[in-house]
Amino acid sequence: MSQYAKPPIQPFEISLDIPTGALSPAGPTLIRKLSDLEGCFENKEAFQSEVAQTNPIVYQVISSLVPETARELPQSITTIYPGSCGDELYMTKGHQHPDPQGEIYYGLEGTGGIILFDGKEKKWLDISPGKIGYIPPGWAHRSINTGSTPYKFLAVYPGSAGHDYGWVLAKGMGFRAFDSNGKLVLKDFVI
Ligand code: S6P
Ligand code: ZN
Repeated sequence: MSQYAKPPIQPFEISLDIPTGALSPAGPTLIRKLSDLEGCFENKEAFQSEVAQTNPIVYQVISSLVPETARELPQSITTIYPGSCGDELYMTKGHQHPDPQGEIYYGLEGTGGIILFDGKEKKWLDISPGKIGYIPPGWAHRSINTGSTPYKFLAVYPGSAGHDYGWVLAKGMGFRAFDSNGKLVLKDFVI
């Protein structure tokens, strides 16, 4: 698997193939299967049963060569596949940046959104091709595929921000996103 480049990074061009989400040159690729999202879905029985049966890939993240180190601006392409577990739409694990710094998402393909939660307030941002979502410092974020095709977006974030996944498991995410006959329904997240 490709690794991040080592600083100092020279200026360089990156090609993005939107249909596959591939970057060239590319850094590491991360594949998240349903079993990697332990503790994320509300319906634990549906989760255990689907993990035991098919354990599908829920999303993948292809990173550029730019490393997650101070002063760099790494980028990645996330593809969330369409689907749900117990009617709760496929999502990313969600994280908080331990060093509170902002981040931008840019919609590339499909339809989705971002749940944002700062520990008190919660927000939903719709993301589709051409739309930018801004994640301010201090807001945990989780992405959701709300459609029937793969949802892809570009993320650009400060290299020293870090990723705290335990924060979301401990404090929740504000909303949960469900499919109801093809429509998005947001429900309050109950810890
Ligand atoms: C990084 C940025 C994204 C996510 C990716 C997967 O700060 O927010 O690249 O890492 O969408 O989500 P998660 O919650 O599994 O890291
Ligand atoms: Zn982030």
